[in-house]
Amino acid sequence: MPSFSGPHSIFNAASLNGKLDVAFTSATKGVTFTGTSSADKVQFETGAAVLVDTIVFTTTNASTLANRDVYYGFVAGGTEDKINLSGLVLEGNKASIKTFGVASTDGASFEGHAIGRPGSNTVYVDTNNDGVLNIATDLAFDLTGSVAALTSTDFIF
Ligand SMILES: [Ca+2]
Ligand SMILES: [Ca+2]
Repeated sequence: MPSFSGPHSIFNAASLNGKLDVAFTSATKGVTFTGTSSADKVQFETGAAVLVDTIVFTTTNASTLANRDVYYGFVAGGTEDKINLSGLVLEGNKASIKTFGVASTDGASFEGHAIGRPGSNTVYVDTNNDGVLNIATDLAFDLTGSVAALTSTDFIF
């Protein structure tokens, strides 16, 4: 895994082809990251410093279940890192997150929510605003190790 030393504030790979495998473990500033349309793997800094890292999604195909990004070191709970969805038009309820059953199935209802998660590391976003989980096309990504603490305050709409 390549790593970057020194400050990197904006890392936008949206126009690149292929998947990224990057570690910002030496970052001294928060990273604003926009991935490719492939399954990116990203490690954020996890040291003592409070660095506000932001994951940006501007298109659904940036990450779907079969081809999803995995983010490590994301600090959930509303106090540090953020997921910026402001580039997407989301009509569902943004005040809370729907909890799906462990085995999420295609067509499962978001019950009015814009965001849902099953009992795993995966987060789903109803990006086509049809109220149900579209496994093949709705935005999906993994927050490894921190998803249990995820709340609506971790998102920017
Ligand atoms: Ca991606
Ligand atoms: Ca949907």
